[in-house]
Parts: sequence; structure tokens; C-alpha cells
Amino acid sequence: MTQHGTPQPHASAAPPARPVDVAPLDLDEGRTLVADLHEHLDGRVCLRGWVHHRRDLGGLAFLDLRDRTGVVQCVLEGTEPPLQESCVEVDGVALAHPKAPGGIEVRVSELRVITRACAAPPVEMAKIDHLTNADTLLAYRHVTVRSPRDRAVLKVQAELVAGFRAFLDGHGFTEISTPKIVAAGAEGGAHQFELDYYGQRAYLAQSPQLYKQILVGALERVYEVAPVYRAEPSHTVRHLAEYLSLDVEFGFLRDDGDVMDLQEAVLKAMLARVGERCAGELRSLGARLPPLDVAFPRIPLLEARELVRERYGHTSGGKDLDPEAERLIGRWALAEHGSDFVFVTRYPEAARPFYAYATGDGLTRGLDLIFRGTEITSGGQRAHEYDMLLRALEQRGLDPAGFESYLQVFRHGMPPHGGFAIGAERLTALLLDIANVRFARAFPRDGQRLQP
Ligand code: AMO
Repeated sequence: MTQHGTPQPHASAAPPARPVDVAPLDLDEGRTLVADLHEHLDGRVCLRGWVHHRRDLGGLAFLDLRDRTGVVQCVLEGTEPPLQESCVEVDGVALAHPKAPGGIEVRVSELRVITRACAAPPVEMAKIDHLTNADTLLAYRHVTVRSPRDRAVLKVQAELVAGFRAFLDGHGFTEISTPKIVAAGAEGGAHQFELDYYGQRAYLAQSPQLYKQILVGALERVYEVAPVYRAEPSHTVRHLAEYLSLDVEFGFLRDDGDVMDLQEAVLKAMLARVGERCAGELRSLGARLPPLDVAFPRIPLLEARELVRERYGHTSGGKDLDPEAERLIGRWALAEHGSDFVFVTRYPEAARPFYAYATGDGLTRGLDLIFRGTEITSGGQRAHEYDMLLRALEQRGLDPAGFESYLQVFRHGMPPHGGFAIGAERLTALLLDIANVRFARAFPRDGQRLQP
């Protein structure tokens, strides 16, 4: 029995349970992966994968075989390879071959077709180029997404997300899952997808904002990895109608400085992981990691606008920074601080949603992070007092009734808190120098696209 007043042991402070013995599982039994071929030089191998490319050269057929780890050149005599993208299994011998891509070639003794492709792919997989034919590539995305380039992009993004989770798991955060069908949008009235919910009007969630804040009351530190929906009126290369939002929210912070410290640490951990695990992908995409030993500079929005005007002669339109001003402030951060990142802080109330923490001087503790000249995150400290929120809603002409359960939480003790959200596709695209954010999502949704 615990004596009155003695602190209860915290669940996460308890010793970890003994690991359960799980039988080892080898899903690749009897098969050699392309990435492991160098360990089997001059030995017999059995490969499984897709016919990535094929060509005939006077009695010899060359077949590039692709599996989940890479592509290798295979040479066959006498057998005609099946159509591109057919699934095959080949037996053969792995040989060092300096002229073959990757330095290895497989001399095939037997080829078995696992699944025969019935039609040639609509686009030559080995020759995909994102600068041309964007519409064609997206129209046939179900096949073109198999290209080495697209696969590399998705791999890097998966590592970014895994790095995000790993870092936060290691710092006392709990992963949450919040509704994507909601009664009111958190990010302002426009740009919402409306739907009929059993006869009631509902919307697709623009962000998990209000729910992640509510769950700070339960779990103190939370994060979510989930798609969100924006009925964007503008068709640009940086906007999607559905994107992956990497959301963070945590309680008991001092001010927005803590939000920036956490954000910087998370992003550096994510990028470091990509550096460790995706060297091949980065090389093939010609991408470079930003320097990770440089602190991200921080500049208040009003100073940033002024700086951009004085230094580059650009007057930013609107209350925010326009895209050109973002690009220029990114240029300044690189020139003056050697940083690919820059925080823009202290946004005016008029440029932030009602939940931002207002400091009473017309400004907020809301901030954005710019990476290589484009905004990739928004965040900041939030209003955590009931009256403050009511005032902010009224100021914006929003009906408190639409936010009833959210507002109620602020009557039950919410700590000072804050957080941020990273747009996963924007981060991926900027990291990998992909001009159109659509190519940083497996199946992008935009004003023109609902298929595939
Ligand atoms: P915000 O609306 O600024 O903030 O979105 C956060 C980040 O999400 C990305 N993003 C998009 N990416 C692709 N297509 C879009 N249409 C799109 N819109 C936004 C951007 C952006 O920086 N609730 C707040 C976050 C917070 O304060 O925690 C929010 O959603 O990279």
C-alpha cells in the first residue's frame, strides 16, 4: 500500500517488462537482395523483382531487375525477357563487372515469370524526368511511382517521419490520433471541404490543432502523424489539398523560445537520420543535407519585412510574408548565418488564428519556420486561458458555439502550452530539391486530381 502523500510511481518510470521471445522471421528466405549482391560475388544467387528495363543485343538479352533495395543488370542467353514491370525470379551467378551500373552483373541460368505484365508501362520507367511531363507522370502515378527517383523520395520521407517519431518518443511524447471529420475548422472558415455527415454539416479537418491542444490536458506531450485537408483555391507547386501533417504539442513551456528549441532539435534529428540511412537516395537525387551544426536564426516578422525591404528592395504584401519575402529572408539567413533555416517570430494577431497567444501589443507568440526560402512549419505558444480565447474568437467574428468543447477545456486547468506542425511534403520537396510538392506525395490530391 502506498502511504498517503507518497508519490505514486510514474508508469513510464517502472522497469521495462522482460522482452517476449518472438520467433525470428525471414521474409527473404531463399532470395538474395540486390543491395546484398556484393556479399555473393562469384556465387549462385536467386533474385526476385520486377523487369525494370530490357534490351536485346544480338542474341544476348539485358534485363535490369529491380527489387525493393535497388536495380541490377542481368544477362540472359536464348530467352526473351517478359514485358517491362513483369515480376520475375532469376537464378544466376553474381559477377563483378566494372561497366555495369553498381559494378555487379548477374549471369542468368534460369528465369521464371511470377506475374506477367499484360501491357508495357505508359512511361519508360528508367527515363523518368520530373522536369518534363508532370501531368503525364501524375496521371499514371500508379505505375510511375515505381521509378527509382520516386521510390527514393518516398524512402527519404519515411525516414523523416520515423525520425520525427523516434525523437519525440524519446522525449516523453505520446502519439495520438484525432478525428478527421470535424464540426468546425481550426484554421479559419475558408478552405474547408464540407461533407454531409448523417444529415449534419461537417468538414474534413484542416489540422488536428484543437484536439492536440485538448490532449495536452491529458498527456502533456503529444504528437500526430496524419493527413489533413485544405480546399486550397490556389493551384501552386507548394499546395496540396491533402498533405501529411507532423504535429506536436506540449505543456508547461516557458514561452515560444521552447517551441523553437524543440522544433530545431526535432528537425535536426530527422535530418541526421536521413543522412545516416539514405546516403544512396540522397546521392541518386543529387540532394544535400543542410548543415546540422548551425543554430537556426530567429527574426521577428516586422524586422524581417523591414530587412527584406531595405536589403532587397522588396515590399511584402499582406500581413504575412509573401512567397518572395520568404525566399529573400531565406537568402539572408544563408548569407549571414550559413543556415538553410530561419524562424520568423512574433506574428501580428491579424495574421494568426484565434488560438495564438496574444501578447497585448497586437502581436502573438506565433512563428513560422522557413527552409530554403519556403515556409515548412507554423507554430508557437497558444492562448491557455478561457477569457483570452473568447476575446480572440470575438475579435475574429467567430461563433464560440462552434468551439464549445474546445473552449470548455480551458475551464479545467490548461498549462501554458505550444507546438507546431511540419508539412511533410514541403519538407521532403525542399530537402530533395523537388520543384513540385506533388512529387513528394505518393498520390497527390489537388484541384485537378482525384485519381489515381
Ligand atoms: P499551417 O496552416 O501554417 O499551420 O500549416 C502548417 C504547415 O503545413 C504545411 N501546409 C501545406 N502543405 C502542403 N499543402 C498545403 N495546402 C499546406 N498548407 C499548409 C506547411 C505549413 O507550414 N495548426 C497549425 C500548426 C500549429 O500551429 O501547430 C497549422 O496547421 O508546411
